[in-house]
Amino acid sequence: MAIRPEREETPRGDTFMAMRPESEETMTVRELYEVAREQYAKVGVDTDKALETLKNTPISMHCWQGDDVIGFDQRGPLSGGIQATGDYPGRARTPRELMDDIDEALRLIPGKHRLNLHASYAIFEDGEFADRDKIEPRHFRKWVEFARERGLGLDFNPTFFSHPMVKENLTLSSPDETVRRFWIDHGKACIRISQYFAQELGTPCAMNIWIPDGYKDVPADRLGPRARFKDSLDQILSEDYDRSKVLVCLESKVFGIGLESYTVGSSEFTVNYAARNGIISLMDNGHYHPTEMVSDKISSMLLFNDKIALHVTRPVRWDSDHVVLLDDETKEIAKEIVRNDALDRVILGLDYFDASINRIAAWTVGMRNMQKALLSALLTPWKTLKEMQDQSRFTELMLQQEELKTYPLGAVWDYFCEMMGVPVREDWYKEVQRYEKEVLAARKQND
Ligand code: RNT
Ligand code: ZN
Repeated sequence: MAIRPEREETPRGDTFMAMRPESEETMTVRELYEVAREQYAKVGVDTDKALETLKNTPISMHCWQGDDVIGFDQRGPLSGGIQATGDYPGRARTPRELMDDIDEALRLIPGKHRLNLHASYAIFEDGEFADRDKIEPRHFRKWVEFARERGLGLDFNPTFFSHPMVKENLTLSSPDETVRRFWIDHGKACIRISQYFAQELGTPCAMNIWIPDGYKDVPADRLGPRARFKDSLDQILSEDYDRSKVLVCLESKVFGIGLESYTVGSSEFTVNYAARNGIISLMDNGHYHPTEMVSDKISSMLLFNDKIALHVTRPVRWDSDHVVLLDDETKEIAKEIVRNDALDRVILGLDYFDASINRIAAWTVGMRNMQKALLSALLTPWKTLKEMQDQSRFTELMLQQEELKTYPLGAVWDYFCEMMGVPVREDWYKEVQRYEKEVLAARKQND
């Protein structure tokens, strides 16, 4: 798709066009890319190579942006100390609607990606129902078909929230053995489902465990719940499974709404548990104190782990799960992955849910931004910059990093979109508007 500007018959139109430099007026996406390629080559960056790498970097897109984290197996509100706010019309209410919406987003996002499902998205057929401790691979058969037809890998998450067996905000750390047993069985069922995904699709499945467990007010016992959580995880992992196929991850958190004083799965808990038990630590950049940056943690984690996992999100004043922007922390996270040559060691997933805007646009903006952040990192001459640091050439290091910020990243990105057959620049929004009018508008809010 060329982005040659059309001459518009506006009173100022022709004058405006005439004032633009001849070259810019007629340059296509490809030609603009050629100019950018030369500019990057001068600082030792191979843009073709960067695009090839970007093309082969999948991001796990979270299904739960499409329906405000509600799922299909229950009708209650979202619980567990997380909140989706907003009431933009068009929420997906059925598996079919969610699949259609995912398809629509994937048409607008360049490259091949992965889909991240939660257990609460089980699809029950013919009036059948299985509770979370009893779900089986066949309840996800339709998702496997969906993924296979589109060449997507699947990742998975047990759902330890929005369910009547969450008692007093506790699941795997509950002192009530019936509650704890139910959720241990859920964890084990999810390992079997993850293995089924991996086997069916021929790509490992990352299965992430996050529990909301915690207390609103000062606890009398911090150790007991953590000891029970530890034992529950041991029991879940005692399930016989292929560790090369199911990559079990464990996500930490610092607080939740209504769980302000204490969370069982703190960072120290999850990092130590993962290290001791050969599973993967997952860091969500909304799950730390406000000035604590996940980007700064990645290098340390990489030195001591073969793999790490990330939930990229955008916390605004709290773990608000806003749509990922091309902001400083997203770019800094991407830099850490790219310049440490860790693209194949970082399981990269997104985790946010904004119900106040068009949900397909929310997916598209977040995914495209994560890719732009990776591209920006791939277009940076790290070897030269690292040398400057090691040789204490700090003046040059600062100015070079600042100059690079205004290099033509956009021209390279536009070319990537064109090459991958998705709309260039903001053109994709027209497609979202069409879909909203033709499909989303027909969905009645309280059906
Ligand atoms: C919650 C965690 C968790 C969830 C998803 C839905 O704070 O970030 O990852 O957002 O599993
Ligand atoms: Zn998360």
